[in-house]
Amino acid sequence: MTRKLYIRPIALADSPQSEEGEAVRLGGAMVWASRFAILVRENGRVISRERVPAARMPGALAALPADLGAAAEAQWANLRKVRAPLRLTVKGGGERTIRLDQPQVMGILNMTPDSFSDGGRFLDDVEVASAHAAAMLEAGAAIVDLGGESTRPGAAAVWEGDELKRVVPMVERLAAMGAAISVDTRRPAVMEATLAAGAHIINDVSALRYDPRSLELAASSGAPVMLMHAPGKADDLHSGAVFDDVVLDVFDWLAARRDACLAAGIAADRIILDPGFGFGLTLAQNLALFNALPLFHALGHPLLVGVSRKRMIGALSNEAPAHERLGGSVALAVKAIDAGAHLLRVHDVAETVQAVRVWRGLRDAALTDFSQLPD
Ligand code: 9MG
Repeated sequence: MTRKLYIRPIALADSPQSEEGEAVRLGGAMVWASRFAILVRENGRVISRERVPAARMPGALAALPADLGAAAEAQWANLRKVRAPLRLTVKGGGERTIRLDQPQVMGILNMTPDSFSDGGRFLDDVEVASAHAAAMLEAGAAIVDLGGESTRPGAAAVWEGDELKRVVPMVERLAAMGAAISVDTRRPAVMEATLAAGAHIINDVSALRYDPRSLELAASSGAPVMLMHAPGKADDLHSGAVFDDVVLDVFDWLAARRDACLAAGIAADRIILDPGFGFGLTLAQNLALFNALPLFHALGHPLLVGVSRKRMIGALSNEAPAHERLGGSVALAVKAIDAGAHLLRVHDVAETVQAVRVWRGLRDAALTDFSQLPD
């Protein structure tokens, strides 16, 4: 019999004073929670669910059975832990940082012929691709996420040599522009070559499972890694989803991949976690996972959300095609930062950055609104 415990924040607030100070800041983001669900599951099934106000959490955790105590304390600490800024090693020497106490936007740059939304737009013209990257940076993207292989369902695998040819010259251009660069790849050779060319972050949708050498490469590089959940095998990420409970299973899966990375020598403060929206999930599963985003702060790492223009938006809006999903993408981006997401991976940078800035203004105003405090 294995019992597992989860602490899910269930009442979120835009300032601590709106909860008379009895709220906990989540993951160092501008988001507070005043109530939590303590869930216990046994053999895959949730067997108890207790809802506890923030002020009563220490007592509730102390009263848990011994076999759940350590996980409970770790998750409670993780929920409240401030996330360290991302530290990026700069080619040629030095370091730069990306703060995670406010939401940051990653702009997508696909050098592919077949990505679901912008496939073919940039592959054949590095000038057009560079201009698009420059526009994303100008609009406020903190990171450019560069990919040379489509991850959409059914996309043809790319030969490693072709992937390298697509991304390495672009990394050099982006680095010359001063961009912080993540490279969306599953191949250690591509990770190695792009980091050497000036990239800073590894974004692997297989969570370093595709090739066993990736773990070691990522560890020795010292680069931050984005680990995304996908239910399928590392070479077929969109199939094979079988869940007892999509939210808790994805949580356990990410915890296990995080542990594998720690064991391989990747530092905890270099690991970013991502639930992997749209990868092999039904609409209902995507929505359940999205609504449960605050739970993932209990893993103790920065949270990355990628929903931009994805099918779940089309499914909820009369089958709107990918290029007509801006409204849904921005709506989900705002919901994600409401839940404390630290990083948003998006196509529409200017619109998302504007939404984030407006959201930030509202949070700042809520934080300095003392009218809600008792006299
Ligand atoms: C490459 N790619 C496509 N979708 C993604 C998502 O949701 N997250 C991450 N990290 N990468 C993605």
